[in-house]
This record gives sequence, structure tokens and C-alpha cells, in this order.
Amino acid sequence: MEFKEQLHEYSQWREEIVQAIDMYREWRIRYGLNDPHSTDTILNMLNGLSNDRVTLAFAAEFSRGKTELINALFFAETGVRLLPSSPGRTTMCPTELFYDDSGSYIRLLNIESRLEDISLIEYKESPERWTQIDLDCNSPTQMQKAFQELIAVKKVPKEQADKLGLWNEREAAELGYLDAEEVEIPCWRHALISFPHPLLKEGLCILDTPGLNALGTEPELTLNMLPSAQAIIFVLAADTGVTKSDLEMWRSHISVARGSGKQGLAVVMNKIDSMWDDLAGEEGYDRSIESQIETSAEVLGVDKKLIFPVSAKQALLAKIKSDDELLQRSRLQGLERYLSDDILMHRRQILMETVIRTIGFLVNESLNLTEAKYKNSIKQLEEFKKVDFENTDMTAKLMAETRDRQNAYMTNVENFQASRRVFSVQAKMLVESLSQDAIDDIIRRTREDMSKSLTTYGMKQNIRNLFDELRDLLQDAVDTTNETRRLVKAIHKKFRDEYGFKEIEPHLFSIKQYQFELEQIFEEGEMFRSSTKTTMTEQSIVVKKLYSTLIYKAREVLARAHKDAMTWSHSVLSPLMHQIKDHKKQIESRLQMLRKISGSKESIAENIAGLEAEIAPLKQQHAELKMIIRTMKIESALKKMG
Ligand SMILES: Nc1nc2c(ncn2[C@@H]2O[C@H](COP(=O)(O)OP(=O)(O)OP(=O)(O)O)[C@@H](O)[C@H]2O)c(=O)[nH]1
Ligand SMILES: [Mg+2]
Repeated sequence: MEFKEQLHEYSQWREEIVQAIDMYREWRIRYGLNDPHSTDTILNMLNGLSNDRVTLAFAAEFSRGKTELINALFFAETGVRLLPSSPGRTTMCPTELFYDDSGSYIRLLNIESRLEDISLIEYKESPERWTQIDLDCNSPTQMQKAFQELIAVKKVPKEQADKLGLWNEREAAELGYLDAEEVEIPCWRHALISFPHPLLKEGLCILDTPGLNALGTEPELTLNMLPSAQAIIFVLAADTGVTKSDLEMWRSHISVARGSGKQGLAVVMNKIDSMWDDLAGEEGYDRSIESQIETSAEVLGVDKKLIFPVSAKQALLAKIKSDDELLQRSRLQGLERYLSDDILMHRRQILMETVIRTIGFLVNESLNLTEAKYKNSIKQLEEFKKVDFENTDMTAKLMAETRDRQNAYMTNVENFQASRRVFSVQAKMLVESLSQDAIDDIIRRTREDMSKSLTTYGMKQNIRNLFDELRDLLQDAVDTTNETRRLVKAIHKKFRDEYGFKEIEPHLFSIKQYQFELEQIFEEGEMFRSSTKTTMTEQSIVVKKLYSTLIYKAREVLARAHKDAMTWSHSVLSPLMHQIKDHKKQIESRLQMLRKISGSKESIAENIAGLEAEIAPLKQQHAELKMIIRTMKIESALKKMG
């Protein structure tokens, strides 16, 4: 299936899940099972799913054909070469293409914004800081013209370029303009493009990067944007093979962003048409492509299967001219198939896992509670049917028994309330230990130390200290967590042993993942810092930006830990609380029934009929939930949860 169709199917699938989750939300409200906390979790999930985007990032040295490939893959039907692509350096600023329903535009952030200590993420939230050009999406030529801004450059004195962190001594020497007074720099730092293209409307987001060491000068790009893309497409040119600078970029920016699993990565060997040799013919062509792939796979250390030979130029032309034969020759479809089969499938899997972890967990609880309630009602009914109510002695005995049971139960509930108070105190400690204030305090101190330290070494020490402190903070939280976990387990066990409550395996809060992530961030930062192409002089703007990015990421990890701790402490006891409430209600209704029956003999049949009538809505509630689970497509996952 083509990428276009697969993406469409994917977004429909996502829409179905959204609808099912929304049905579940309504179901909870309908049966009085909603609590503010779960509602929050559900709404967050719905929000996340509705804003889900599939991001494909294109990165490579300049002139490998990234932009041409994007044009060929996604925008050929405009009939023009939509994004500017030409020999030499073309794209000058990282460009994001997506659809935002507020309109069709290109927004450009000026290069001088690098001097400010504001992250790209923050800039994106304030459109007024950007220069906007409106796009006429009915006119590809108007758009094409507007996109010329992506290649805008200007000359500035060397000092200015240096201040902006865009002057690279080594690179200048390589290119032979070390003595120049003026340096050419991009006019824009970043571009955002929104227009209602069908693929973009379905949630595709494309990130085109300039080969002009953008990855080395914009740490946020390498450390935030690339890792969060679903796939990175690294482009090589068949005629040059893997050059030294390709390899350098690959090592310091691409393989880092993909982690060790190399998940969501494709290497495109572009410009295969340039290997055509009339004398060698078709067979020779195939052979030279194959051997180029083999060499590249070895140099990059990736599987051959991840390298896709393509001619973007032929593909674009073929699509515009509807020339099937040429399209075949371009071999673009191999790459398209990989993007749709592998990348989209993987994305689907990840989303499904998130849905199962958050919503599936809630649904499972609901299912267990509903089933238990239904079964208990039936049991009670069967029991009543057997009782000889004519026998007043026996009825009185039954009533006394039930009353005793009620009293014993109430004592237990009181105990539960006491344990719950202890739990609340501990959970509060856990949540507070990870609070924003505690973390910002540590960060503020590091920032102060950093502005004082005059060497990169000093700065590195500071950042190491910061990460160590955050690690310790998490370690302290572990101790509190363990106490809290023990308590939760004990509470559950008591009710299971004494009342046969179905054990709801309490979700236990774990902190390891966050510690691991922190370490990862630190290491990636170090890798970036040591990448040779980056100008890392003391206090240079790039070092500052790097550390801001690292701090931002660390802060994000801890904020997540804090939020998860909060969610956990608010929700971990709620299924048990529901069970306790239900059980209490059951004993009460049994007593009430016995009282009524012993009062008037005629009403026995009536009361039994009443009990039967109560069961019908429970059955309905259960059936509805089952239907929702089917629509959510999480049946088998729930079976595993038990
Ligand atoms: N022969 C041949 N040339 C190609 C192919 N793809 C792109 N080119 C040419 O290579 C040059 C560079 O292409 P771009 O798409 O601008 O390359 P880029 O990787 O985006 O480069 P920057 O934007 O500078 O980073 C252009 O002149 C393209 O026409 C191809 O498949 N075959
Ligand atoms: Mg380009």
C-alpha cells in the first residue's frame, strides 16, 4: 500500500480509538464511576491522540538531495518543485511542514533570535515573534515563490557571525575563505510552514534541515527535535559515497538521536541515476548500486536493508509527468513502502501501548469492578430464593448475622480509612520531593554557577553536578516510594484475605526509568559537545544553548516523574475504594430486604422480582463496557492484565 493510503488508514484507526475512549468516558459518567483524577487521565489521552503527528526528519550534508526527496515523496502532485532545491547549499534554515487549522502560512524566525535565551519551543508559542507570509494554497507557484525565503542569506562581519555561533574556523579553512572579512549567514533561523495538504492534514509533519551544519549550531534541533521524530531519513549521494563529513554528521548527530536500537531510521542512497553508465548497461548499473550500498552499510555500521537506493530527481519528474516507467527506475517506491509499513506500523504500536498502559488500566479496573458487582448480585438473588421466609426464626437469625457482618465490616473500613490517611501523608511526601520548586531551586543554583565559570571544563563540571543532584533527588524519592508501595500492598492484601476482594494488582510507582533517562540526556549532551564541527569556545552561544537544552530536558523528565507520582498517588487506591463502597451497599441492601420481608409475607415474591430487576441494568453496564473494549481493540491486552 502507498504511504498516502497507509497514513489515511492510520489516522482513521486513531480516530476510532479516540471515539472508543470518549465512549468510555461517557460510560463512567453514566454509571457514576468518574472521579476527577481518572477523568483527567482520560482527557489527557484524548488530547494527546487528537494532536498526534507523525514526524519524518530529513538530515544530511548539504546537496545530498534532502529537499528534492521531500518534493518527490510528498509534493509532486503540485506539479512543481515546491521547495527550493538546487546545486550547492540551498536550504538555509530548518523547516517544519505541517498543518495547523489556523491557516496557510510560512513563519520565519530571524537569525538574531539566537542571541536570546529563549528556546525554539517557546518561540513557537508566540507567533508574533515570527515574520509571516500568507500562502495561497490554490497557487503552487505563489507558494513556490514564498518558499524562496528558505534560501535567504546575508553577509555580516565575521565578529557578528562569531557572536551568533555561526563562524567555524575549521570549516572556513576547509572551504578556503578563512581570510574573508564578511561571512555569509542564513537570514532565518527556523521556518514553520502550514498548509492544508492532504498528508499534512492527516498528521504528517516533515522536518527538512539544511546541510549547513545546522545540527551543530542548534542543539535543540539535534537533542530535542530529531529524537522526537518517528523517523530520521539520512541521505547520502551515490556519486560521492559516504564522505568524511557524512560520517561525522552520522556519528555525532544521527546515530545518537536514534539510540542503539536504530528504530525509525532509513538511510537513502540518493542520485543513483548518476551511476548510470551506457557501456556497463543495466547489469552494471545494478551491480554498482549494490556495491555502493554494501560499502556504505559497512562504513555506517547499519544493516543493508536500511539503505534505500533512490533517484529523487527522476522520481519527482516521473510523478509530475505521470511516467510509470521512470518512477520504477527511480526506485522511490521501496522507500515509500518502508515508510508506510515500518514507520507507521511502529507508530501505531507505540500509541497502542500508551493507550493500554493508561486507559487499558482504567478499563480493566472498571471491568473487574463491574463483573464483581454483577456476580455478587446474582449470588444474593440465588441465596434469597432458597431462604424459607415463612420461618420467622430463621429470618431473624439471618438478619442478626447480616448485622454482625455489617459491624465487622465497618470496623475494617475504619481501619482502611486510617491506613489511607497514612498513605496520603507518604504520598504527599513523595509528590513534594519531586515538585517543580524543589527542582527549580537546584537548577537556579547551577545556572548561577555556570554564568560564573569561565571555561568549558568548568561548565561541564557544573552540568555534571546538576545531573548528580537530580539523580540524588530521585534516589530519595525511591525510599519514600518503597514505603508507600509496601503500604498499598498491605491494604490490598487485607481486603483480599478477609472479603475475597478480587486482587487488583496495584500499579506500583517506579523511578528507575527517570534515572535512566537523565543519564541518557547527559551522555547525549557530552556527545554533542565533543562533536568536532561544533564551535565550542568558552561561553560560546552554542555551549549556552546546549546546556539550556539539557536543562530543559532534565526538567521535563522530572516534571514527568512528578506528574506520574501525583497520578499514581491519587488513583492507586481508588479501585479498592469503589469495591469497599459496593460491598457496603450490598450489605445494606441485604439488611433492608430482610427487614421488608419479615414485615409482610406477601412481599416476598415482589422483593425477589425487585432484586431481579436490579440485575438487568448491571448486565447492561457490563455489556456496554465489553462493546467499548472491542472498539478500543484492547481485548487481548486486557486478558493478559487479568
Ligand atoms: N542526479 C541527481 N541529482 C539530484 C538528485 N536529487 C537531487 N539532486 C540534485 O542535487 C542538488 C541538491 O539537491 P537539494 O535537494 O537541494 O539538496 P539538499 O540535501 O536539500 O541540500 P541543502 O538544502 O543545501 O542541505 C540539486 O541540484 C538537485 O537537483 C538525484 O536523484 N539525482
Ligand atoms: Mg535542502
